[in-house]
Amino acid sequence: MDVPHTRTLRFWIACLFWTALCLRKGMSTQITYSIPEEVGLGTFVGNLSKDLNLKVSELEGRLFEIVSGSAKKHFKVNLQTGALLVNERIDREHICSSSPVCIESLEAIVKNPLKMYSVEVKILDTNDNAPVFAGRSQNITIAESSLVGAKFPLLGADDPDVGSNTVQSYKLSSNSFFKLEVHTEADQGPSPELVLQKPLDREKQAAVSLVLTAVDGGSPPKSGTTGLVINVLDANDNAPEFSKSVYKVQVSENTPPATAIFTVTASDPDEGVNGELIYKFKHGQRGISDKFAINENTAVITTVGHLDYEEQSAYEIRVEARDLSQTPLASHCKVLVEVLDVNDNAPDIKLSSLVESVREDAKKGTAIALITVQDRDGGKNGQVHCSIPNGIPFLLESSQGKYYSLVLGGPLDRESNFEYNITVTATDDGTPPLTSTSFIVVHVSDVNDNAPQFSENNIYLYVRENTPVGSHVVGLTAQDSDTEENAQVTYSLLESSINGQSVHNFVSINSATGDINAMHSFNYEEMKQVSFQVQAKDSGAPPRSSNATVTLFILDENDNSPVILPPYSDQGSVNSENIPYSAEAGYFVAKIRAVDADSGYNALLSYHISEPKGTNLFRIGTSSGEIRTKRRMSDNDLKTHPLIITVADQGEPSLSATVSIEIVVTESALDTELSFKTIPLHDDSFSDLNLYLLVAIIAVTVVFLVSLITLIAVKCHRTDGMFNSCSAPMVTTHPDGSWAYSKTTQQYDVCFSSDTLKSDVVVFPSPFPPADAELISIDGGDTFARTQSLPSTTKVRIRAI
Ligand SMILES: *[C@@H]1O[C@H](CO)[C@@H](O)[C@H](O)[C@H]1NC(C)=O
Ligand SMILES: *[C@@H]1O[C@H](CO)[C@@H](O)[C@H](O)[C@H]1NC(C)=O
Ligand SMILES: *[C@@H]1O[C@H](CO)[C@@H](O)[C@H](O)[C@H]1NC(C)=O
Ligand SMILES: CC(=O)N[C@H]1CO[C@H](CO)[C@@H](O)[C@@H]1O
Repeated sequence: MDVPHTRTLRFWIACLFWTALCLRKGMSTQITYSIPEEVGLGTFVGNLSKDLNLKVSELEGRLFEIVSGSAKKHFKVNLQTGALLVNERIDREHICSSSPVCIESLEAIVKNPLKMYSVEVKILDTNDNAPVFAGRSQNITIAESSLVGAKFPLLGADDPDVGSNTVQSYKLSSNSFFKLEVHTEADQGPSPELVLQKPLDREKQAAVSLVLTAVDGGSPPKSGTTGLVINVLDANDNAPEFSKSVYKVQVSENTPPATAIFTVTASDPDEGVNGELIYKFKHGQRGISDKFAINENTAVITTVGHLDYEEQSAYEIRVEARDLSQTPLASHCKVLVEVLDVNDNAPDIKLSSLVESVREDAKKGTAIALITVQDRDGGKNGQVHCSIPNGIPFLLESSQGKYYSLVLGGPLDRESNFEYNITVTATDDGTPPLTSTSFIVVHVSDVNDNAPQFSENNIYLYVRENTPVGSHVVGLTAQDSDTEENAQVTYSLLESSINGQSVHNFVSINSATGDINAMHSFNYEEMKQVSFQVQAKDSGAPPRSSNATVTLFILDENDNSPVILPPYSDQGSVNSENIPYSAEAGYFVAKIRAVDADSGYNALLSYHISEPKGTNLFRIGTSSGEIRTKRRMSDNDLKTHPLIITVADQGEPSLSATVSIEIVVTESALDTELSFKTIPLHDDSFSDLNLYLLVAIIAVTVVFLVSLITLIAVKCHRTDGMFNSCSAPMVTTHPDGSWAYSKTTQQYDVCFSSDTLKSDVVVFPSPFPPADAELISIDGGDTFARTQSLPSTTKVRIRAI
C-alpha cells in the first residue's frame, strides 16, 4: 500500500512486456483482471466479450475458449454473455505461495480466424489465514539461577498470507516472570523473545505455563496461539531444613544396644541430588559415637552402647544433614537425649561402728554406729528408707537424708544377750523397690551387775558323826552370770561362834573351789546340827557377794554299845535272883534294862539268852528284857542256873553288852510271898522305849508298804510337792512346801522322791527337821552329802519331840 506507485509501474511494465510479446505472436491485446481470492463460484471477473471486442453472438460460433496454464480450471467463460466467471475455489496461497504478487495467466482463443488473447487475472490476497505455530506448545528449560534480563528466543508463527495479512505482532499471556520482546529483521517477519523479569524459583514453581499469541495485520486481524511451558531447572539453592532445631528424646537407661530411639527429619526442596540428604553426627562431639549412631540415609538414631543414668543422664547430639550436590549445603539440629532412670541400683549401706562394744549399763541414746545409705539412682528410685527390726533395744535415728545413727533405745543385759547382730535394711522407693541389707554386730561388755548366787539360800546337809578331821563334806558352788573377773568367785566362812567356839574350829572352806571340809569329828550324841554362813564374792570392782546359810545335820552312827542299867551291871559282878521252886510257867524272874546313847535302830535293843544255849527253862522277852520261866520246876532241874544275857542294838554292825545273872531256885516259905510276882504278861515293865521302837518298826514296815504304794501312785500321778510322805495319813505336805504331821504317833517315815529333787544334793524342805521333831535316820548311806545317784526314794525318819 505504501508503494502503490512502484507496483503500478511494475504492473504496467509487465503489461507492456506481455503486449509486445502478444503482438509478436499475433495477439492483439493484453487484458488484466483482478479478483480477490476465495470468492464464490460464478463470481464475475470481467466481460471478455466487451474487453476483447468480440461480439457475444460470435463467441459460440468461433469456438471461444480459455486455456489456463495451471491444472486447475479456476475460471470459465459464459459464452452467452461473454463474462469470465470463477469456476473453482481460488486460494492465492496455494497458487502463489508467499509471492507478493499472484497472477494467473489465461489464453483466450477464438477461431475463424484464429486469434489468441492473453488474459491475466490478478489474484488479490485476502486475510484468510491465521498465524500458525509449529507445535501446540514449546518446551523451554530455564535454570532457576538465571539472572533477570536473560533472553530466550521463541519460535515465531507462520502466516501464509502476504503483506499486511502476515504476522505483524506477538502477545504474551500475563505473568510476573517474563515479558516479550519482538525483533523485526528487514526481510523476515517479527521474531519473539522472552526476557526474564523476575528470578525464578523452582521450589516455588517448577514450571511456568504461558500462552504466546501471534496476530496478523488483516482486517479483521487473525491470531494463532501456542503454549509456552517453561521448565525451571533446579539449582542447589536450598539448604536442608530440619523440622525442628531442637529435638527432645527420652530413653530409659539399660535400653539394649542397637535400639532405634528417634528419627530426625529434614527436608530439602531442591531436586535430585540437590535434595538428597545424608545424615551424620557433627564431628568432634565427645562421647557421642560410643553411645549412639545414626543411619546416614534414614536418619534413625540408634543406641550403640549401654546407657547408664548414673553415669550420664543427658546427651546433646548435633546432627548434620547435607545434600549430595556438587556444592553441597548442610544444616544442623540438636537432639537432646534425656536418659530416664530405671531402678537398677540397690541402696548401698555403709556402716561405721563408733564403739568396739557397749557397756551393758550404757545409757539410752548412746550412739553406737553411723550408717550412710546411698542409692545411685535418681528421683524416687534413689530415695531410701532405712530400718532395723523391732524388739531390740536399739533405735535408728535419721539425722539428715542419707545419714542415720544407731543409738541405744533400751536397757542392755549382757547376761541375757551378749551380742546383737542387727540387720539394717535399706529400701528405695522405686517400682519395684530394691532392698539391701547389712549387718552390724554390737558386743555388749560386762558390768559387775550380778552377785554370785548359791543354788539355795539355806543349804541343808547331812554328815555322819565320827568322820575324820579334814574329810570332805560338800562342794559349794555359787554361779555368777557375769564374765571374767566379775564372775570369778571366792568363798569364805563368815565369822560366827558355835557353842562358844569359832566356826573355823568346825569347818573350813577352800576359797577357790568352795569345798567344805570338816575340822572336827562330830559326835551326834553331843551335837545334832551345826549352822554357819558361807559367803561367795566375785572379783569385780566393786565386788558383789551373797550369803548362804549351811546347816549340817549330824547323823547318828552306831558308836555306843548298849549299857545295862542298874540294878544289874555288866561283866565283872555276878547278879543273882531267887525264884521259888513252885513257880508257875511264866513266872517273872527279872527285867534287864539297858539303854543305848545312839538313836534309831542303833538304839533299838533286843535281849537274848546267850548262855546256856537252848535252855528250856527260861525265856527272855526280846524287846522287853523280861526273864520268865517257861515251865514249872522239876526235881531234875538244877538249883542254880547261871544265865548270860546279851543286849544288842540293831545298828550295823550291831553292838552288844552282856550281863550274867544267876538264878537260884529256893524252896522256902517265901514262895507264897513271891507269888505276887506272877504278874500278867501285859506288865508295864515292857519298856516304853522298846514299845515305841517296836511301834516304829511296825510303822516302818507299814510306811514302807505305804511308800511303795505312794511311789507307784506318784509314778502314775506326779505331784508338785517337795516331798512325798510315806506315811500319808500322818504326814501331809502343805502346798507351800512346808509340812505337817499329826502327833498321834511319834515316829514317821517321810519319803522324798528323787525326781522331785533338783540336784544330786538332797535338799529337804525348810525347816527340816521341823522344830518339834528330830531326825532319826536317813536312808541310803551318806545320801545327805553329794552322791552320784540317789535311790528312787529317799526315806527319812523323824521322831516327834
Ligand atoms: C514439552 O514437555 C512436555 C512435558 O514435559 C511434553 O509432554 C511435551 O511433549 C514436550 N513438548 C515438546 C515439543 O518437547
Ligand atoms: C549376722 O547375721 C547374718 C544373717 O543371719 C549372718 O550372715 C552374719 O554372719 C551374722 N554376723 C555375725 C557376725 O554373726
Ligand atoms: C552377808 O553377811 C555379812 C555378815 O553378816 C553381811 O555384812 C552382808 O551384808 C551379807 N550379805 C548379803 C548379801 O546379805
Ligand atoms: C454480461 C454482459 O454485460 N455482457 C455484455 C457485454 O458487452 C456486449 C456489448 O459489447 C453486450 O451486448 C453484453 O450484454
